[in-house]
Amino acid sequence: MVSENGYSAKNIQVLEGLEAVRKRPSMYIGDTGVRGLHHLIWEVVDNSIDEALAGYCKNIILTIEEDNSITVLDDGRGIPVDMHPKEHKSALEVVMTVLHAGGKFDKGSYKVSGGLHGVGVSCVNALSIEFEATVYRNGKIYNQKYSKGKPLGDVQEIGECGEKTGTQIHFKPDDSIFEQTTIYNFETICARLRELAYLNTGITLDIVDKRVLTDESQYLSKRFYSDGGLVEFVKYLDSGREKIIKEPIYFEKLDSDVPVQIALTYNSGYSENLISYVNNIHTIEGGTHVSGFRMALTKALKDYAEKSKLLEKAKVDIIGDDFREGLTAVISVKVSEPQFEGQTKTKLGNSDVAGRVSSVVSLKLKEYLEEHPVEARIIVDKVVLAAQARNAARKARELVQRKGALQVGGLPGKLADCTDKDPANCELFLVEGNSAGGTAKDARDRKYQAILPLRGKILNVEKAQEHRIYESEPIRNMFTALGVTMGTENDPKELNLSKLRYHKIIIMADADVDGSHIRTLILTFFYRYMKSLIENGYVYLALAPLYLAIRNSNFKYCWSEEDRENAINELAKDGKRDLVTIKRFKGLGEMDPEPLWDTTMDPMGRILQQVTMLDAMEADRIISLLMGEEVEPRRQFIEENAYYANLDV
Ligand code: 0RA
Repeated sequence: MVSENGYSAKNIQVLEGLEAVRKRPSMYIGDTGVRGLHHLIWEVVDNSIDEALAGYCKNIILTIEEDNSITVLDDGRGIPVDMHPKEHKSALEVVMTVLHAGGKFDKGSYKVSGGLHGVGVSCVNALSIEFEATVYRNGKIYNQKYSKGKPLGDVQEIGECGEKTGTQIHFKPDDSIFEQTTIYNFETICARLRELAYLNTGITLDIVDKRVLTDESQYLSKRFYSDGGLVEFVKYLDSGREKIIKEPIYFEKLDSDVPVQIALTYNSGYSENLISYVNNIHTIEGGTHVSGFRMALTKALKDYAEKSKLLEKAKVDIIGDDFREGLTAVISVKVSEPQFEGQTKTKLGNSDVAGRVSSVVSLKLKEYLEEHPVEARIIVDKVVLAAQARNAARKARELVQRKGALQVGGLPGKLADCTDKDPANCELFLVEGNSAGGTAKDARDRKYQAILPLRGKILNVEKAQEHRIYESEPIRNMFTALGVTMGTENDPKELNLSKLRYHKIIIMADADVDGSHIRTLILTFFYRYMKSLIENGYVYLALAPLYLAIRNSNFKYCWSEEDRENAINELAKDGKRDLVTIKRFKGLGEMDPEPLWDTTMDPMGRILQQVTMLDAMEADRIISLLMGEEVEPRRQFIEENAYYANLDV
C-alpha cells in the first residue's frame, strides 16, 4: 500500500513535470512559433506510426478542425486503460499526464520514431487548452478530457464499439503559449505525412481540412500511401527532372541493429538532393549516416571508373563533390539510441553508424555497377563532366568575390539600407520589381528595415550550372547585401554567415501566380545556395493582404476568403452588406506606402511566415517540376493544383 502522503507527493511531482513544460515550452518542442505549433502534431502522429511499425495499425486520419484544433485517429490496439500498478490510475491517464511515459508499456516492440520528437504526448497535453483522448478497446469506448495537462475527470466508459480498436487524440493548442499563431498549415502537414508514407510502406495517412471547402463542396483532403517506399520517394522528388538512369538504385540491410535503407538516382541537373532520416526524423544537418553514405558512394564509383579506365581520357581530378551533381538520394536508418547534435539538433552524432552505412553501400553499389555496365557508364561520364564544370565554377566564383571586395562599401547600389547595424535588429525585404521596391522604401522604418528590389524574375538555379549563379546580378546583389560569403576555414564551399547583416530576410511578393512564382524561385535559390539561412530560421515570407473591405470610414484588411467573409459580417452588423465595398489588391506596387506599412511591414500588423526546410524542399521540387524538362508531370501538377490556382483569378 502506498501511504496517502506518498501518493499525493507523487501527484505533485507529476503536476510539476507538466508545469515545467508550460513554463519552458521551447525546451521541449524547440520554439513556440509555427514550428513548435506543428511539432505538437508530429508528436501525436509519431505515436500512431510507432503502433503501425509494431504491426498493429494500418490507417491514420488527421483532421484539421474548423477552429484549428487537431484530431488524429488510428486503428491500432488502443492505449491500455487498465490501472497502472505504480501510479494507481488508468494507464491512459499516466501516458497523457506523465512526462516521457509514452513508451513505458511497450516493452516488446522496438520504438523507432521519437528521438527528436520523442518528448511524449503528455507535452502536447500540457500545451493544449483542450485535450481529449478516446480509446476503442475491449469492445468499449473510453474517454478522458484534460486542459493544460490536467485531467478534468477520470477515464469514462462512454459506449460500445464491437470489434473496432484504436486511439483518437484531439487537441487545441493553448494560444497563451503559442502567441505568434495557432493556425495550422495544410501544406506543411501534407509534406510530413507524405514523407511518413514513403518512409513506412503500407500505412494509409489521410488528412482532412475542415476549414476549406473545395469547388465540389467537399472538405479539402489528401491521402498518402506508398508500396514502393524510398524508390517511390526518389521518383517523386525527381518527377520533374530528366532522369539519366531508368530506375532508382535501391539497397537495404534490415537484419541488423542499425537497419539501413537507401534509394538513389541521377538526373541531368547539377545539384544534389540528399535527404536523410533517422527513426523517421528528417536529419536536416546530416550526420554520420550521411558521411558514411558519401564516403562509400565516392569510393565505389571512383574504384569502378579507375578499373574500367573511364577516367584516363578525361584528364581531370575527381573529388567527392563531383559524385554529387545530379544525385537524388534518400537515406533512412533506424538507430536505437540516437544522439542528435548541431544547431537544430538534427545532425546524427553516433559514430558507429558511418561504418554501418558505408559497408552496406560499398558492397551493394559495387554489385550494382558490375551488373549494370550501361548505367555505370552513364553515371561515370556525368561525374567527369561535373569535374570539368567545377573548375570553371571556381574561376567564376573567385572573380565575383574579388570584384565584391573592390566595390565601394561593398554594398549594391539598389539596396536601401537601414541605419541600425546590429543584425539581430535588422530586416531585409526582398521585393519584386522596382515600383513595389519604391513604395516599400517610402513605407519602411529606415532604422531597422532595409529594401533590396530584385528586378524581374531571378535566375532559375535549378537549370543553371553553378558558375552562372555567380554571374547573375540579382543573385550577386543578394550575396553582397546580406553580407554572406562563400568559404570558411574548413570548407571553401561552405556558406559563411559570420558577417550576415540581417536576421530577418523577408521575401515580399504579390499574392498572385507571378508572386508565388517569384517566391518559389527565391526559396529554391536559398535552399540550394544558402541553406543555413533557412536552417537558422532567418528566412520569412511576408503575406500581403488580398482584399480591403470598406464601409464609410471603417475598413478591414483581409488575407483570405474567410477573412473577407468575417470582415463583411463585422462591418455589416446591421445586415446592410451591400454598403460594404471590397477592393482587391492587384499587387504590392499599386498599394500606397501607408497601407503597405500597416498590412505587410509593421511588426504589429503584418503576418510573417517563417520558412521551414520542408517548405524549401517542396519549393525546390515544384520548381524542378514547373521548369524542368519533363512535360507530363508538369501538366499533372497544374491539374492537381488547379484548386490553388483558382484563388488567383
Ligand atoms: C502501449 C501499449 C499498447 C498500445 C499503445 C501503447 C498505443 C499507443 C498509442 C498512441 C497512439 N496510438 C496508439 N496506439 C497504441 C497496447 C498493448 C497491448 O494491447 O497489448
